[in-house]
Amino acid sequence: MSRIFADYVEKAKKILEDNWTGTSTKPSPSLYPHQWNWDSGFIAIGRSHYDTARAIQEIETLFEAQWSNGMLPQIVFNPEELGHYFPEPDFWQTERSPNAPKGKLTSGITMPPVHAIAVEKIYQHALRPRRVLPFLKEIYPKLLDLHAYLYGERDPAKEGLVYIRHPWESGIDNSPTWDVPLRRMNIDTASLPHYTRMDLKHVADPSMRPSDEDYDRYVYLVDLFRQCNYDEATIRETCPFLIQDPLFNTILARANESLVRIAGIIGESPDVPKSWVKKTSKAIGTKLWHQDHDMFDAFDLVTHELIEVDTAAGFLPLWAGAPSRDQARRLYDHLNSSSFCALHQGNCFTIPNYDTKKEEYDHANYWRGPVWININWMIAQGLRRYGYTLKADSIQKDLLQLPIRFGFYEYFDSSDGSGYGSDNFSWTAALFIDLVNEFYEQDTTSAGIRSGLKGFFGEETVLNDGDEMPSCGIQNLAGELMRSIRTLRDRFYNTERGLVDYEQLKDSHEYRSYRVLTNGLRQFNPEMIMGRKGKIAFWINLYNTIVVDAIVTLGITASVKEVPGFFRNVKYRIGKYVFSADDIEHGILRSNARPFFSPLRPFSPRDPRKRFMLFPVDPRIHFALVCGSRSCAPIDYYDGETVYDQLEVAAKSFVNSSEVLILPELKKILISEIFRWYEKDFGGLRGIKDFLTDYLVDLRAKNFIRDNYRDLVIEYLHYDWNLNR
Ligand code: 2M8
Repeated sequence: MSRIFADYVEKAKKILEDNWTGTSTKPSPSLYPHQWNWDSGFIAIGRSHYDTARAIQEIETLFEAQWSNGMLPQIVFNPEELGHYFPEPDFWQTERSPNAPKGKLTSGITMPPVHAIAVEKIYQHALRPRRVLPFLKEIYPKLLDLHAYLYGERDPAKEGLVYIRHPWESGIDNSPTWDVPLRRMNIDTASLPHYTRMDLKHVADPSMRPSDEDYDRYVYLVDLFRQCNYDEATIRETCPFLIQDPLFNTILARANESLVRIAGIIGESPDVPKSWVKKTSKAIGTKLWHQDHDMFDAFDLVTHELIEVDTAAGFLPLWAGAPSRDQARRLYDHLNSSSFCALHQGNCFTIPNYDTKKEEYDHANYWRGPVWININWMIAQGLRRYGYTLKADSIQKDLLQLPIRFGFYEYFDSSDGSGYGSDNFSWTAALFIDLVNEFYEQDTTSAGIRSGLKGFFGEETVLNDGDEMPSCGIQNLAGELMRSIRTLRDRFYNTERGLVDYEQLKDSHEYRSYRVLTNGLRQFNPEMIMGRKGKIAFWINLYNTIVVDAIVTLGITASVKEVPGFFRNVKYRIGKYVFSADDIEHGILRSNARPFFSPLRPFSPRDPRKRFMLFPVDPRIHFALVCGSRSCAPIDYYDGETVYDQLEVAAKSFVNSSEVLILPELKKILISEIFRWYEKDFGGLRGIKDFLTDYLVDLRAKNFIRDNYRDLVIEYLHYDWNLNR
């Protein structure tokens, strides 16, 4: 793990340790002194990577306070911490309900049900998963009860969509979406029960918290619930706030998927959660989709209409796989616009909780604009689910740099990253730990050993020794081959997402035609290709396609590391010579440079293939060469005419992705290992700094490198060798 990540993971663990009460974790040291429902889910996910026992205890403690009707309360109060928060048990008076648990102090509402997701992760991350089975068996019926409560009590029309009846149930308390139903509530403030807000005592600036008008309405609703003795049917008849929220329902749908898998692990029938998955995903995709906004909106059950306010919550259904492909595409375009921070947009952290272009957007006020780690953590996974890897990566980049640069705050300013609300915030710490583990630690082999061994074992495979020869004349071969590669790109590569559909490609006629053309390479002389640009494009395309061809031919399923010496051993015969992927990369495109960790150059002094070397080396090729892994460049086709422009775009995309993290406060930059391996091609360390300065979009990042040119500390990010499938 990069040292800086290791340091910050330790800091994050320390925050969770300090917020641990002995049985669960407080969301933050002082602002939220009790146990919160969905916070505990996120916290357990973070802990699951290093402390299975406490992750389990976190969830168990919460479920000890589950109501007898299945409801899991929003807050479980710590009797020793009473007096610092509002509203507390004396205000909730949940003892009025026969369902409230005896001997536990809780609030009388619920929150988004992330818990099944956390439980599944606890099992997945445990060093000895079998030991977690008793916990899984014990918690599964409780999770099922919770979901059954939601479908039973909160979905009266049996649509598959559950309603929330208080903004606190959404978790996004003062989201602009709730303005519409809250302002409609005409309440008589004089007859409200007396109360004193405690939250304002813990924050630097009251304007970063919900307004007093909002609090009056929050209190009005709590008062209504207790007057109804928390009886759902009675509440439903009178409550002015009944909303089918995309965030809550997405989490429910996604948690159902986890329930299905947990059922499979413990040998229970998955039928019930399976039916819930389908029903809720479908209902989100239809009822909550706003055709004209390209966004999911909340549905108001009082007015029977969608609330046309677009917040980040509207992108969340991606996480549950609810949108159709077309909806996902439109959602993506909306998400990736300047309203919510587009890819490579300078001076902007993704993704703000509310459309930055709206008048009511507020950069510092709680859920009315700032960036929240948990929301983005979910959206990034949703984007990955639909293959929008670049965008997911850029969100991930921000999720990592915000805490490192500005502290483990509750929420962050989208434009300058300032941390707001509570410091040492538990879910920020927990999800940071999760991200580092999920994305930078998947590969346990050390990069050094891997590269060192890369070429020295394994068998040579010449991929173009087939009998069938192409019908085009040899003078047209290069053109035909490039056309064929372009067709493969159009049909099977997703350039925006950086992925290849190996399954479809494998059996396609386009791929068969390509293979026949490669047989023709045996009679081809690469010197026939005219001009430097044409040559660069030809060799990049050939490199990228030999990698895809070899992955398919050798039946690689997870990583090119499955085949020892992959890049050195997969080869094409071209004219009189044989070229491996390494020969093309290091011999031709890098002008016979030594691969990192190899003592040898690809071509010996008398190697006749040296005549094909392309000098000088264009370092931008490293962002165009696709090595079949997730960390390398997104695959594309390069055209002899436009190759320089394309290389510009490739370099810019890479430098502004999560492969380059600029941390001004620490005077550090974290960059992809590609820069370390090919330092020479960039002109050494100075060259790398100049390259970054040239291509970074964010002015502050650019200036930071310029201003700290000499003492800048560079660290390298772990390289992900998993297949770009
Ligand atoms: C915030 O909500 C509580 C009420 O539940 C509050 O403002 O007092 C929200 O950010 C919510 O999502 C979160 O679970 C809670 C504790 O972190 O704080």
